[in-house]
Formats: sequence, C-alpha cells, structure tokens
Amino acid sequence: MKKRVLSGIRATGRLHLGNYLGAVKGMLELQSRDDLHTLYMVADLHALTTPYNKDELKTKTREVVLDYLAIGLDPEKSIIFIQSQVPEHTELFYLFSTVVSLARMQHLPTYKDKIKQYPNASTVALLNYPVLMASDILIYNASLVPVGIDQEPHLEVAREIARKMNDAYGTNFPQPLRFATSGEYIPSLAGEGKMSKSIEGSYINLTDDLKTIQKRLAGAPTDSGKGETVPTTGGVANLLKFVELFEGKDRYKQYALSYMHEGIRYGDLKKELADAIYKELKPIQEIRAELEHKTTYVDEVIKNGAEKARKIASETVKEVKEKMGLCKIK
Ligand code: AQP
Repeated sequence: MKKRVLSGIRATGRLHLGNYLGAVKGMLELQSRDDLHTLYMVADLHALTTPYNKDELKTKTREVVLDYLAIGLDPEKSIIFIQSQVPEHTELFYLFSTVVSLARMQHLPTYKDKIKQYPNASTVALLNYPVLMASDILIYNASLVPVGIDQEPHLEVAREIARKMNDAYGTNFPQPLRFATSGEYIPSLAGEGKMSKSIEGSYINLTDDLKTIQKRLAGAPTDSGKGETVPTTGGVANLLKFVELFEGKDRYKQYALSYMHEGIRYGDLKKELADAIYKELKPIQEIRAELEHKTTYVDEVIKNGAEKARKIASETVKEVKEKMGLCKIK
C-alpha cells in the first residue's frame, strides 16, 4: 500500500507566503510522487480554537480550497476535503484524548503563545488542538506531514499518541514525520517572529497585487544599509531571506557583499523583491480568478473529497473502537 500524506491549513483567512512556502509547496511536491497518497484538508474545526466570525467561516473555508486548487493541488491526485465534513476526525480525537495528560498539553509552546495572543480565549478546544491534529493525521495512518517548523511540537504529540495507542490497545499507527521545505520558517515582515495571518504587518498574501506587495515591503524595517557583518536576525535579515527565497542564493550573496562594502539601497532592493514575489504569485492569481467562476466544479471537488476521506477515516475509527473495547453495532 502507498504511504499516506496529510496536511491542512486553518480557515482563518487568505493564505500568506509562510503558508505557501512552509506548507503548500511541500504538499505540491509530495502530490507528484507515485509512491505516496496525498490528503489535504481545510482545517475549519481548528479555526474555531481562536476567536472567529461565524458569518465569515464558510467563505474563509472555501477561500482555502480555491487557494489549494490555484496553487496546483489536483483532485485527481490528492483527496481535497473540509475537516468538519469528516466527523470521524472528532470521534477519533475523543478516543485519543483518553491517553493524553492535561499537563502535557498545557506545557506546549504553541498553546502558551496562543493564550498570550488571545488572553480571553483560553478554551478547552485550544488546549486540545494538538490531539485533534493527531487524529487528523493518524486517522489516515499518514506517515508524512508537510507543515512548517512551528508545527513540530504538535507532531511530537501525534507520535506520542500513536505509541501510547499501539502499546495500550495493539493498534498499528505509524510515527508521522514532518516533511520540511526550504521555507519551513518564514519570518515576519515586521522583523520579529513568524509571518502570521493574524499579525498585521507581518505578511504578504498570495492574492496581493504588485502595489500591495510594494506597500507591505515598504513597511519592513531596515537599517543604514551598511555594516561589518550581515545581520542574522531582525528586519534586514528577514528581507535578505526573502531575496534568497525569491531571487536565489546568488542574488542574496551579492546583497550580502554590498552590505559589507558600498552599502545596500533598500528602496531598490524592495522594488526588485516585490517584482520577484509578484512574478511567482501572478500565475496563481490568474488561475484563482478563473476558479472563482467555477462554482459547480469546486462544489464537486469538496463533495468528492469528503466522501473519499470518510471511507478511509471510518475504517480506522471502527478498528480503534473495537480495540478499545467499545460495543459493536450488531
Ligand atoms: N511563517 C511561517 N513559515 C512557515 N510555515 C508557516 N506556516 C504558517 N506560518 C508559517 C505553516 O502553514 C500551515 C498552516 O498554518 P495554519 O494557518 O494552519 O496555522 P498557523 O500556523 O497558526 O498559521 P498562521 O498564519 O500563523 O495563522 P493564524 O494567524 O491564524 O494563527 C502550517 O503547516 C504552518 O506550519
């Protein structure tokens, strides 16, 4: 049997370069491998773990499906589905929660960060996020997970749950590993932390036009443009990282040399970088604009995806329930 791959993105807004380079590029790469069976979801249940607007959730969920398709995820090769349309995820999540300690969840760095960001929204759902994520992955027995490096602590939880379930109940869950891309950590444009949908000034969206990209880059902090060593953290380091990602290593090296000699003119660097980013995003935006009119096609993709995913997921849940000693329906 082919190895399975699972990944997902929360339905919390437009995808940004971090989601694209850290997750979706890896999803694309794995989709083209013959030895793998890829499943990609829109994580709408995970979107409920931080404050959200219920009137916008459906639109945001569909936006991610459109982004997936525009970037090149192909329903002929991958199962593309919406998490809440496969209710088995939440059923397995509950079964998994019986082998996870409260303390383990409370000490996760991602949980601590989120309650700092949303002090009035420290819910049980947020605490349980990694357990649901383990269920998302293990329900398909997925062994490869293309996600950014920020998700590594959650993958460790998934591996622990797999081991505990296998030891306690004789299941045969794999130890899922992260599939890393060269963009596994995309920094914030603001100079500190990671690029994030919910941090204004930190991101460039995949749907941004050239003017918007230029405007967003204009806000990125810089320095005098000159120094003895090239900065490795902060605004300038982040800008140079984007140069490397979108214009290549050679261009990065040229700028690094300029920094230590004649100096960098950030106006020129930002203009050139905006062009390079837009060049990569323009074809995606063109396909996305076409997809916005193909309502029936997108509906079909979503419906078929849920059906295919449920077939696999229900088998796993049935097996786990039996192994955990729950009564079978006669
Ligand atoms: N800055 C990043 N660099 C590399 N990868 C990133 N990812 C997110 N930010 C970066 C990866 O994108 C995938 C989906 O992330 P998500 O939307 O499910 O959740 P998130 O990590 O919480 O993303 P955001 O943008 O930070 O959303 P908000 O602001 O809503 O919390 C994951 O694979 C993640 O690693």
